[in-house]
Amino acid sequence: MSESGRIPAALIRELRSARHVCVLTGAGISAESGVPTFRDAQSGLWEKYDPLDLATPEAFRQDPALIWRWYRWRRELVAAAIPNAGHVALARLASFVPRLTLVTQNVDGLHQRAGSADVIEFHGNLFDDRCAADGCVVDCDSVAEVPVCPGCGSNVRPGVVWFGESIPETALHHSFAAAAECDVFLSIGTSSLVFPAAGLAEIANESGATVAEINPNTTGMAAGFDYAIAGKSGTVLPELVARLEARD
Ligand code: BV8
Repeated sequence: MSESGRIPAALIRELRSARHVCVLTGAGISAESGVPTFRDAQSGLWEKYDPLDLATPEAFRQDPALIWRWYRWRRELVAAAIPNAGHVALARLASFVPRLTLVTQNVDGLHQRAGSADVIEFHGNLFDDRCAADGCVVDCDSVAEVPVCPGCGSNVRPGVVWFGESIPETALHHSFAAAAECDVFLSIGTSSLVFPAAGLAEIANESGATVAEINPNTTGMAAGFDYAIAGKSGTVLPELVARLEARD
């Protein structure tokens, strides 16, 4: 464990000698960009809704118009958001390690906008539209209350993974393989409550990797990690990259 925000020198040394670093990010890394996390209370008219109730196929079946209003609200909020220093530092980290696998639970696309390449979107992307019937990607920028698929006329849904839905096979396979093979695993800005994403840190731990968490609120899962850095990703990650760059 480490006191608030301080990065242990031993972790810097492990990162310097790592062949492969795997990173899992959660909503917390986008918090400093003004994107509310799932655990934060939602604002405005969404205050009375729990995202865990809205992000489900059942909710969409029951009231597709309501679910579309929620996703359009999130799309506008995310489109106006700017990648923060934590996103930018992770994009820079790729140039300091031989191999970096970045897996994100977030659907906001902010890692890509910060310059990260090959981002594994474990839960899809907020801005993708898919046919609810066959899952194919559709291009419908219609402003209909509930867009319909130009191919089959079914409702169109956001291209995200809802609770009770399976993770896209390719994302699952590559993420599990990276967690099992990496030398260092960084769990950043996640409550580690949503599975199977939260299981990646356990796979890394069991495979002998050095596992570190970066979160102002240390999670229960961190008790089994090598390091728990109690700090904001927008502060800790730029310092971590600066220390790697300084080769101090
Ligand atoms: C599935 C897209 C098979 C939608 C999301 C065990 C195994 C398998 C499944 C399960 C299991 N146990 C339970 C399940 C079911 C379920 C699940 O995990 N439920 C939970 C609630 C218990 N999992 C699933 O359904 C998954 N599917 O397993 O398929 C299957 C098939 C059929 C039936 C059963 C199983 C699919 C889950 C994907 C759901 N979709 N997102 C959308 O966004 O609209 S999940 C969504 O919530 C996010 O993507 C994210 O992943 C999750 C929230 O987690 P976090 O990212 O961690 O965010 P959170 O708000 O919780 O925490 C933020 C953290 O940041 C906090 O710790 C905070 O302290 C920290 N923080 C704040 N500020 C900062 C910070 N950190 C750093 N810096 C800061 N500045």
